[in-house]
Amino acid sequence: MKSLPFFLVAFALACQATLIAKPLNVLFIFADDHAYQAISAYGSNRNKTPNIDRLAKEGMIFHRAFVTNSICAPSRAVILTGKHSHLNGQLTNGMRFDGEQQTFPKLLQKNGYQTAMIGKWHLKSDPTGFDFWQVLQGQGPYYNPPMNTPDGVKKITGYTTDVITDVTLDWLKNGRDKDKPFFIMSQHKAPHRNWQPGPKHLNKYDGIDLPEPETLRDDYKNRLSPAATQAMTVKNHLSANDLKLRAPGNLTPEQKAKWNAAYDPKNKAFAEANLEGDELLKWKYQRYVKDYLRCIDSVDENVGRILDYLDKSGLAENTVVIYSSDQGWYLGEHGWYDKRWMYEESFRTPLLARWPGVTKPGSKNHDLVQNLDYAETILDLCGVKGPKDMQGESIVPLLKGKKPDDWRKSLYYHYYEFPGAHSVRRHYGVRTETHKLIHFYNLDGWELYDLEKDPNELNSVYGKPEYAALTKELKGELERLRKLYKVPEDTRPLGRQKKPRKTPKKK
Ligand SMILES: [Ca+2]
Repeated sequence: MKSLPFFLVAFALACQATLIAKPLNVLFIFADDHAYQAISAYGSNRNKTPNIDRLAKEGMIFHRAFVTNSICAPSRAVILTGKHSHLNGQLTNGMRFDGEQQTFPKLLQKNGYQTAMIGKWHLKSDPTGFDFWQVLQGQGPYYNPPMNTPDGVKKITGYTTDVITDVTLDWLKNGRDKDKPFFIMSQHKAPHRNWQPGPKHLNKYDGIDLPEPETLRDDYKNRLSPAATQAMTVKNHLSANDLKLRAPGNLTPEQKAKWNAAYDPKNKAFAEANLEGDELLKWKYQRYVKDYLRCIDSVDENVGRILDYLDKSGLAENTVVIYSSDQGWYLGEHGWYDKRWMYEESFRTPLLARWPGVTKPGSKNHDLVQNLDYAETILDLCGVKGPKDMQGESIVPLLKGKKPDDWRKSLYYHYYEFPGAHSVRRHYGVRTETHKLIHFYNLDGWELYDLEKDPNELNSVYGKPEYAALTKELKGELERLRKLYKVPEDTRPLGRQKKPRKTPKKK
């Protein structure tokens, strides 16, 4: 057989090299408080998310993705820095993020990437490390959001979830330097409290009852006191502002008769007039979850808009798309809304990623990953080496279907915001694939859950003789993680820590 002329071989090799060397773009779509229970790819029995599901069908879904500190601003700081809260300084929501420190977008910029941050930032200080930024002010409203930019405030009309996508698409089409690879954070406010749906979805779920979670009527027995002393129950703590309708009580018989006469079975809003006890819980649950899911409908629709644009523009094949949330959320599980706990629904977070040509479509991953890993993962995707002081692991090998032999076998968690909103006690702990040990350290109390026998975490088995050996092992693992991650002994939020006494200067 005649061999190919040298120049043809050289040309083919050069083309291949160009293909391999073409840097990837990364599009990070992020929601605020998106429960994995509200994504159909995770098995939701309450809603459908066809566009987010596309990422699972065409990429990988992570069933054991967790956060390090289940609360908004701290999670964002962990993602940007690849460091636990005690090292990046953002222990609680009330603090101001130190934007002078190292973040992965800054490292991407140094390595030739164009970076953009659009939508919810929520870190008080201005974004750093981005060529383009346009962000909501604090939590931002659901409608007509004023947005901060380096050139001042822009006032925009529209539904915020749509607006964030509009700005993202506009930057992709017209704003960026098309000769450079890009990294974008497109971050939604939705479905954060108080769940104001977009105009298109106001009446979705009308006239139907959504399924209730098994643990909606949790009695908080067989655990320490914190699960019972929180202030985040659907029944007692959702306000008229959350529900956009007051649930009246104590009506006179005449008033009751009037309400009953006005009751329309299609519009259950009127039924609240006579509700109390479990009936009131049912009513509040439906009202709350429906608005929450209507907000998700807009998020999902907007994920679809982005994916469609990537397809049409030809960017899809060279762009990794990641979808995640700053933490998980309670959709009535344990009787709750909100987050904060190391219990599964808030400790876990959705994570889906599509990497065309590399990640096998329809892959399901069950390895322990954490938002701590996002910085090094995105750097790795972009061909940038993660600095040694970052504390996560790149999940690129997992996306390639090659789990390293020494992949982590446990996770560290730490929540600090007490006293604070919703009165969830400070705690830290360790989770393995099968068990979870939690230390409520201000109370010096422990809980232990056997996740295989008790996936809903209703019975702490801490102190039971048959778990003594395992408890000892987990306490050892917790100590190992605290040393590995350099967790200081005094873990109270800054400002409440003992300040070192200054020795008065001698005159
Ligand atoms: Ca959040």
